[in-house]
Amino acid sequence: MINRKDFIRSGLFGLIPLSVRNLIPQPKASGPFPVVISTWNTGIRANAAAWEVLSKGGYALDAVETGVKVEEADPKNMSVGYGGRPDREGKVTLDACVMDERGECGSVAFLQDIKHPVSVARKVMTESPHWMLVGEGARQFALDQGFKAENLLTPEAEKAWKNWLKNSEYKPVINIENHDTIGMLAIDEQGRLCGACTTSGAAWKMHGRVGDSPIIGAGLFVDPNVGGATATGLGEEVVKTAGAALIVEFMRQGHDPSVACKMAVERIIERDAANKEGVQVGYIALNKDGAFGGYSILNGFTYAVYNEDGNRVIKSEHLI
Ligand code: SD4
Repeated sequence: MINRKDFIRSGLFGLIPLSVRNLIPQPKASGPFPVVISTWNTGIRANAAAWEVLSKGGYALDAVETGVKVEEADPKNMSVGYGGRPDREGKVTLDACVMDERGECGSVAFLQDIKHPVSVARKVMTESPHWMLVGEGARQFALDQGFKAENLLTPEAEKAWKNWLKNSEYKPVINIENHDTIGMLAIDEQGRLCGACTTSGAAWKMHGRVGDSPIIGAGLFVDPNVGGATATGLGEEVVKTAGAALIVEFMRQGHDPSVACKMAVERIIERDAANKEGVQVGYIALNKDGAFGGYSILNGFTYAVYNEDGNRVIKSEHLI
C-alpha cells in the first residue's frame, strides 16, 4: 500500500486535477516550523522581522516580504533597495521576485524610483495577469498600485559612484565588500514554503542590466513538494546554470539542502572552469521538512537562520 507522502513523491499526484487535489486532506506539516533562512550576515535583522510574522502563526509570504523589506529600506545596505549602488550612469535600478507555496510567482526588473521592489513583485503576482514586469512598465504599474516614486540614490552611493567614475573600471566581482543581496526562504506553522529575493544588482553594471535575482529558477525557486533555493553573487553565472531550480531538482532527487547547493556550485565551475577567478556565488536552500543548508564558491559567504533554536549566522562551506 503506497502512503500519501510516497504517492506525492511518485509524481502521480501532479496528474490529479487541481480541483480534486484541493479536496484531499493536506498532510500535517512535519518539520520544526516555523523556520526562516536568508543570505549574508544582514539576514539576521531581516530574519528577526520575518520571525515577528511567523511566530504569531502568520503566512510565510508575508514573512519573507516583511523580512527583505528591512534591507530594502536600509540606506547602509548598498546592495539592496534604497541606498543601493547605482549603475554606471548613476541610476539605481532594482530587481526582485517572490514565489509562494503554490508555485505562483511575481517579479520586477530594472525598476527605478520605488523603494520596495519586493512588494511590487508581489503585486505583479496578485494584481496582474503576468509574472514579470520590467523598467518603465514596472514603474508605471507600481505607481498605479499606489507606490510612491522617490529618489533612491543616497549621498553615500552617489559618492561611491563618483569615485568609481574616476577609473570607470568594471570588474564583475561579488565578494565580502560588495554584497548583501537578500534571498530569503521561510516555512510557516502550516508548512507553507515561500521565498523572496531583492537586489540593486551588480554595482556599476551597464544601464539596463538585469541579474539573476528577479529570474524565477535562477535567483529564486520554490517547489511546494520539495523545497526552495535562492542565490547571491554574480548573477550571470547563476542564470547560466539555472541555479535555484537546479538545487530544487537535486533536493527532489533526495540530496540534503547543503549537498544540493554544493552540487549547483560545482555545476558553475564545470560549465566554464577557466574563467572563475574571483567569481563568487552563494546559495541557500530549505527543504519542505525544514532542513536547510548553504554553499558558496569562495570563502566568505554567510547566511542567517531563525528557527526554534534562535536566530544565528552560519558560515557557509565553500569550494575554494
Ligand atoms: C546580481 N546576484 O544582480 C545579484 C548580485 C548579488 O550580492 O547577489 N549581490 O547579479
